[in-house]
Amino acid sequence: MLHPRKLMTLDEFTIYELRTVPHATGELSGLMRSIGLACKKINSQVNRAGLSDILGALGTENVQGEEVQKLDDIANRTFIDLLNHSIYCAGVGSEENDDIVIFDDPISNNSKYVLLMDPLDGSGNIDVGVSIGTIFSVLKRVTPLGTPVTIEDFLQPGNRIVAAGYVIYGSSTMLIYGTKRGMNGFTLDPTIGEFCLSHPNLKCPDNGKFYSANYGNYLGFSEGVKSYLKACERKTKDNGGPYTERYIGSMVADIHRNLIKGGIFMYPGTMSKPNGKLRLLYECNPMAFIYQVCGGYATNGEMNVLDIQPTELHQRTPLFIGSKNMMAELEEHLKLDLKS
Ligand code: P6P
Repeated sequence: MLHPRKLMTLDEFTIYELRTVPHATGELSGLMRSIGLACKKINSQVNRAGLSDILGALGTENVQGEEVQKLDDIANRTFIDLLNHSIYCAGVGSEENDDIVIFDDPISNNSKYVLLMDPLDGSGNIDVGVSIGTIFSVLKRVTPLGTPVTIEDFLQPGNRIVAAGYVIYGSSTMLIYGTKRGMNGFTLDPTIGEFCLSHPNLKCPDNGKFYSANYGNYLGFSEGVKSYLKACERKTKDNGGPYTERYIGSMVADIHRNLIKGGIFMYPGTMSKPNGKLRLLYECNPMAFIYQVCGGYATNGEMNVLDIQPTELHQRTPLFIGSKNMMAELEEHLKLDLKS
């Protein structure tokens, strides 16, 4: 029986998967290699951000009304240019593009996968040296092969995700990605320019001590959310605590820490923004998929995030995501909101 060897490169791992997964055609492996290459190119730009003229804002706004940072635009174009010339992707839905990007050529139209991505999440942190990330998920298209993709191929619930992952550009650059079969972590080895398997078969601890929320929004939170946060503040060593409040303000950094060490992250809705801030398709769904494969869970406060039927490419959703037992405790407190 073949087993993944520690430190095998991403390319070697995708070929290992191709040899061990029944009926694999190699298209998903090929797509992953393209994604890995795009992330290495972005990593190179992120690492040099302070040295070349790519810091700061581009002077434009994206569909979210957010100021586009130069690195955002570079990351977005890197992915789109690379995938447009691959043979494994029929189109892209990106945080940085108002509409889907259709690779309308005979070869791309015959690709069975589409990609959803936030090419550079947390970009507001670029100028202050805080870790940022790329988030992506792969869906199998639902429209006929041989035709250009449509928005229907992207508006699928997260439980249809084939593969998902993120890259954190931090103290080291790590790619976490996988399918329903399991999640694996790859650390970029700059001496060979390859992502190398460093965290095989990732699992999220059932319990944790980190809780992550922007307390600046506290007054707008529901009674259930406030009740849970109060409970976190009051944890002691006698009931699983004490907890630590950690909020970096860069989703990939907060999510990655809590995935590895155990914890809970939330971006709840508020009275002024009932759907919160985070986007369902290319931020919440991929992270929810990753956590669920690793034994965690994600909800919008009422249902599993992965079961939400999307209606718009850039729709937002409240998000609560974390270790299984912390999520169960949270949901007990959220019942307060059902009574009100
Ligand atoms: P706030 C970054 O802009 C981002 O989209 C996520 O990476 C992060 O978790 C969140 O917004 C932070 O938002 O409102 O707390 O600054």
